[in-house]
Amino acid sequence: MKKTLLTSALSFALVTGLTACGGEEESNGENGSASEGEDTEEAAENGEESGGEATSEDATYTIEAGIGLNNKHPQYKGLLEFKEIVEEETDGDVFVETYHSSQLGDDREMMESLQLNTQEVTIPSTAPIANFVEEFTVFDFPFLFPNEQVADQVLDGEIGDRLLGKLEEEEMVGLAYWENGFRDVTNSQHPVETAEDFEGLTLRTMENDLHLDAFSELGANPTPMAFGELFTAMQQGTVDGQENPLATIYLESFYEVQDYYSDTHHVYSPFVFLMSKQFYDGLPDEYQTIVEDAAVEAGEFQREQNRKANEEHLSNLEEEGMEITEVSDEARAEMKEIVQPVIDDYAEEIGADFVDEVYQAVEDAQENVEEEE
Ligand code: KDG
Repeated sequence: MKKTLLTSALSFALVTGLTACGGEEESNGENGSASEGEDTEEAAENGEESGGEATSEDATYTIEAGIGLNNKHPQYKGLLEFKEIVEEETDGDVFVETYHSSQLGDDREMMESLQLNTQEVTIPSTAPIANFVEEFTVFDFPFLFPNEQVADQVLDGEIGDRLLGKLEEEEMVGLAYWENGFRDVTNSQHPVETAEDFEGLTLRTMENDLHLDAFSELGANPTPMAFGELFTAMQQGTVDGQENPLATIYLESFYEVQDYYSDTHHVYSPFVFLMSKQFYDGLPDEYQTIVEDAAVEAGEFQREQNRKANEEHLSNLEEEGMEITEVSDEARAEMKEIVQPVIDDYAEEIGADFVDEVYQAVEDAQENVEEEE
């Protein structure tokens, strides 16, 4: 059931080609120039204006950091924050080049580049990471986390650390958890209010078997696809819809090709800040500490930006003409009941004892959060 997505490692050869020609190089390392329809003010905001900043020439170490989302997304804002901290803390001796919008390839391709140290950093969702370390599948269990605060406690706690540690077996180092967010469904056919409304909908999912099996169980026709291909697939009607957090739905302009938004909040999607193990091991201890701390600090900033962004984007989607459906707790409970057999299967596969530990950690965190309220 799980191996299909791994066989695509062959595409690695392709990746090498891509990396060689990815994006125009700006002296200050931010790629994806203002010519992409950004006005000067946005360019300034994204730090794309050069002059007086660190440059790759002065640096001993250069970090090529690539993400799938665009340069308006809080994920990219977080990456610019990481760049600023690292270059400041090392007086420019470690230089960070940032690439957005899948310029360096999709999540799986970029992780393969980290394994071969042809790229140094990427920040994918846990869903594609599960194809490398299957225990990460647990973080994509539908309806696992009731809210962001509980997710933070579990991810930044012992369970989260334990899973980050497993990435070393895959030639990657996990430095921190950032936030993609609660995933919601959009489509171009009809409002999704209850589980029945998934019937027959062709939905793009991330490259993750649990997501595929869960949406099949709900009656949809799920198809795995890299993020970079999604907008065109919706535009051409290859798929009816997709599921992503609000910030992505708005900042990637999905409202241009989708009519219906439903706040299913069916999965909380963490990002993981990954670094090539070979590159990390090659850094002096002092610099290892600096990149670790910077990934955590920039992650806190990114989570904050993400949560702030989500609030304003719902009204933006309405203004852009999308029909908003608020899904009831009863409907969510019905969806969870329907996909529970799939969750049980994967719990068996990745280790029922470990999964029990994760649910216990969620419960404990929930109590902490309620006490703090
Ligand atoms: O940079 C991260 C993205 O590539 C991806 O993980 C975003 O949630 C995502 C998706 O749906 O692919």
